[in-house]
Amino acid sequence: MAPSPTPADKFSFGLWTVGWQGRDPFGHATRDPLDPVESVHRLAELGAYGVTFHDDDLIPFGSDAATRDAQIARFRKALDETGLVVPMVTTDLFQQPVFKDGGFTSNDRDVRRYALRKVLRNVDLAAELGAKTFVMWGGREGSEYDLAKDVQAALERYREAVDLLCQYVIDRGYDLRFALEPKPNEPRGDILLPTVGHALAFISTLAHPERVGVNPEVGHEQMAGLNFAHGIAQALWQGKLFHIDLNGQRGVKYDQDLVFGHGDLINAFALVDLLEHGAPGGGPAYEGPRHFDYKPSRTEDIDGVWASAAANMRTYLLLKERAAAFRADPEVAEALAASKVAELGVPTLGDGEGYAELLADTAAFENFDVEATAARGFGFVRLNQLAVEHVLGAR
Ligand code: 3MF
Ligand code: MG
Ligand code: MG
Repeated sequence: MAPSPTPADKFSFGLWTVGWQGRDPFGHATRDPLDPVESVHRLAELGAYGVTFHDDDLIPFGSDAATRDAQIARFRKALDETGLVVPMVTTDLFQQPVFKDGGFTSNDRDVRRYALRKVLRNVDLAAELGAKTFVMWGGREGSEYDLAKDVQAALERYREAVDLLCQYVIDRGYDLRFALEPKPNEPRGDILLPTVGHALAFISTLAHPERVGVNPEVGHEQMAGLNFAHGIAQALWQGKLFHIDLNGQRGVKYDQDLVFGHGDLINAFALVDLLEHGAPGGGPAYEGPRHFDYKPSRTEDIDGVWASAAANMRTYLLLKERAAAFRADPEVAEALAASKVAELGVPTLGDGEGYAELLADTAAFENFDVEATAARGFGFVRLNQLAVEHVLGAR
């Protein structure tokens, strides 16, 4: 029996996740709209600690000031009643037709200025609600036709936008950091900053790179055929894992947004192990919210929505429990040692050694037994089988 989720587990959900009505490119909604206030109460009952939202999830696009204020007040009341926090806020720059060619990188300059104003307004709300992370997913920042988008100019405009937003939060004294969310495609044919690697490289060009990290999503990396746990490891290694979107995806296809663990379960196991324990060589663990960005499948009714929300947390906790058992298993410790996993943590050069000492070391080359070393197996398959058996509850 996995423990039930409590706020100490730091599970959070987007309003747009449980609130998804099941509308897709081929079919109408299968569920009624969900009041954000109801979502806050239900998520709190299920053991979540946080709720996140796009501006338009909470305040219908185009609302007048009075409606906006009233809706924020209702939401705040629900937060006060339940103790739920808002660790992250994000802006919708993808649903409205005006953003059909992007927000920060639309070819139309007026749209870019409007998009910045929309985000600045929402940054103020994020700070008011105590959010520490502001996620930016540029779902419409991209193209379908290569000759229709000057990608280098678009990246300049993207940088201009992120630099302006960083300057704004610095000047306002907000305790808020930005997290860019990569995705390779969908809804655009190709989206800018398609992977964690692209986003990290882009961040290094910014005026305030320390203010900006990444919000990787399981399915987004897997849509590009990439290993999510590897992407997370690099983001952690670079101190850039500011936030995370957990869900499930089965291979290189459309964005499925399944429940966490309902895709590549073994990779999810490695991910939870990494987030909870850090890297075997002492690399950092992840301290932030365990945020679910999934969609309750459109086959489900409202009971199925809440069951799927609970399933995300339960799967995470089960994997966490399994990872702890894996780490505590003496046979795993022995298999890890046989596989020399910890030896990778030992620097390749000795203390004070440089290339001159390496060149003088005959054991490293002239007397190195290439054949004997090449003949030795690493035992990785045995180690992986132990992981599989722990996941299956066989150990
Ligand atoms: C789309 C997404 C987005 C982002 C969100 C920012 C609608 O595939 O993942 O969800 O996560 O816009 O948090
Ligand atoms: Mg997504
Ligand atoms: Mg996401």
